[in-house]
Order: sequence, then C-alpha cells, then structure tokens
Amino acid sequence: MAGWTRRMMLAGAAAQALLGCMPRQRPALSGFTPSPNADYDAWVAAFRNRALAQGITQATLDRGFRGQGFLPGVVDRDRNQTEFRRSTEDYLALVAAEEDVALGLARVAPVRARLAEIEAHSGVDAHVIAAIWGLETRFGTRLGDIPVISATSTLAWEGRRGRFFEAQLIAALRILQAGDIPADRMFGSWAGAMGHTQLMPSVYEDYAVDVTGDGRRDIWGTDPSDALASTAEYLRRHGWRPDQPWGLEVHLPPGFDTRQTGRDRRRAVREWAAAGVRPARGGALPDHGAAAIHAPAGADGPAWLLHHNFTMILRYNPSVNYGIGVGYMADRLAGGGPLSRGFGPDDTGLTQAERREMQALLNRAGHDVGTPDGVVGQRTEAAIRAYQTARGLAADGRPSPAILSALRGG
Ligand SMILES: [Ca+2]
Repeated sequence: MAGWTRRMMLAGAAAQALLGCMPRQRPALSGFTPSPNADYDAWVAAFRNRALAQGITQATLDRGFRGQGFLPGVVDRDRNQTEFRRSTEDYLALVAAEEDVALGLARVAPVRARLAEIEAHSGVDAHVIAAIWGLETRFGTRLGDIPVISATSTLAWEGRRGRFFEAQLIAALRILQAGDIPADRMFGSWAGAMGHTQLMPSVYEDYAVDVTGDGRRDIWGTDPSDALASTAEYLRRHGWRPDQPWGLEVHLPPGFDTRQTGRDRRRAVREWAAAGVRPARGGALPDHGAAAIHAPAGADGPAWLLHHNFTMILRYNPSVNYGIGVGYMADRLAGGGPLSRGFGPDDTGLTQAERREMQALLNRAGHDVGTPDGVVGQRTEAAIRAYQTARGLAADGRPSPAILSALRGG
C-alpha cells in the first residue's frame, strides 16, 4: 500500500508511462463519460452525508457532482495496470527522446524567468522542476481531461483503495469550496492527478501555492507558474538541498564490479573516486555526501552517481527510471548533451538503433508499428508475428538479429 500510495500521491502521466502506457498516446476516450450505475449513485448519496460531516457544504456538493458520474473506463484502467518493468533505455526513449527535449526547450523558454524566481525562493533546481513538468504532462501538453470528481468518486466507490480515493474526493471538493478552480475546469488523469505537474488533490491541499498573486492556486490553466511553484514547494519541504545537483553521469572503469551499484549502496564519493569512477565529461567527482551508482547496462554502459537530491525526485514517483528520466531531462534543459555512452544490445540482441531500424522495416513491409522509437511493445510484437506468419516462420513475436537481417533482405 505504502509504495503504491506514494506513487499515486503525485504520479499521473509519468507513472502511467512507467506502467506501460505510451506517454505519446492519448488515453482511449471510451468509458470516460458518465455511465448509469445505481450502486454508484447510492454510494454517492451516502458519501454526501459523510462529506457534510467533514465540512463540505451542500452547495459545494451540488456544484461538484453536477454532470459527474460513474466512469467505467477509470475502473478498467485501474484494474489493468500491468506492471512490467521497462529498461532505463526504453524508459528514456519514451519520456526523454530528442523530440521531447526539443519540445521542452521550446516550452520552458517563455517561463525561464518564472522558473528562476521559483528557484531563488525555494532553492530547488529550476531545471529539475521543469523536467518534472516534462515527464508528468509533456510540458503541459497532456494535462488529462477526465473530471476529477467523477474519477476519484468512481475509484472510491469501486473500493479496492476506497479510503485513499474517498480522501482524495474530499480534498477535491475542499479545493472547489476554496474557489481555486470552478468545478467544470477541474480535470486530471484517470486517477485524479491534476494539472501541469499532476498533483493528487490531497497533495495540492498541502503544497499548492499561488505564485502569480491572483489569489488562486491555478495548476490547470495555460500558465504553468503555480504548478511549477507547487512542485518546488513539495520538493523543498521534503528536504531538497539547495545548490546540490541531483546526480551526475559517470564512467565506470573497465571490469568495475556492478554488484557495488544500486540505490541502497551509498558510499563516500572519495571511495567511488578511488575505485576509478570518473565524471563522464571529465574533471573530478563532486562531493555532496554519500552517493549511490546506477548502472543499468553494466560497467560499459551509461551510469550515474546519485546524490541526496535524487531521492527527493523519487518522493514524486519512487521509480528509479523516473528519477533518471527527470535528472537526464533536467540536464538537457540546462544545455547538456545526450548520454556519452550507449546502452549496447538489450536482451533481444539488438541495439536501440537496430530495434528502430527493425520497426521501420516492419512498417515498410506493411506491418504497422507506429512511429519507430526502438521500444518494443505489443504493437511491435504483433507486427513481428504477422511478418513471421506471412513468411511461414514460427510466430513468437520476438525481435532478434535474425528477424532484422531477414527484414533487411526484403
Ligand atoms: Ca495563481
């Protein structure tokens, strides 16, 4: 429960990407309009009495539930979180590809001054705040369009995590009552995560700030300022250390024993330096206290030294891939370049470039995989199966060097 709840506390789009939904795909809209459900209606009637007892007014309840209702798609989505682990390489390809970096630079440019102001006030690295914006909602281009009262009440009624979502529903109603947002503009993800940086309603209550000075904490509007400041406030109060980086890309020496790596294996920076760990772009390792190393592709692949502030990013979403994604995007938004090392072939035996080439060739052969991104999902596997079937091969749907060379041969 704890891990799940912590992820759900803030995670919206990014957690959904982690859980397997492609962030570039919009959610299917079926099931996200209210549908008749007498059992849900009876639950709402009883809930309204509980809400009144907690200080929600009749008027707020009437406004909040107007036009809202049971959303079957929310329950479907909640029950189909097929949690399969993505590799760090695939995760970065999904959330921080070059097109995402370009979008980020364009979206951040108009709010640079605001971000600098937020950093000066909170001490939190402006590029990290902007990167969280990027991973949560693709820099505000994917805010989520599901009514929050419908989503949270549906999940509260459904009951698997009923208490958690009833608390979110109460919080959402209190936000309406406070006048921060009109009921007909309170949209979010299927799980109720709201606005540019996907705050759950209870997190919004505790951390949202009005930095624009208009008296409303508006995290939903076209101006992301309040959302960015709220995220900075969340990180500041969880213990972000000003003037420290989140982490650093490093090179491990040949033959480095990667059993020393992993988030829970923190060591003094001088010990890492003595073991031959070096910054990927030269110089000496900076010392910000004990640090861990993440090396998902072995000693020869990309690796990062993770400082205290990395764990602050994980307070937003506990996935290490999420933290690396935010850190990498932050570095890119700060003007840094792509990773200095490639990941090498994955367990399919193909590199990312080869997987992309395989996808492009499948497209050309008439087996549609969508835009090639080097990430093998159900659509690519289905295309491989179709290709294999058409050629009389065993249809296992697995990418391999043999499939790639067959495709290259036409
Ligand atoms: Ca405001």
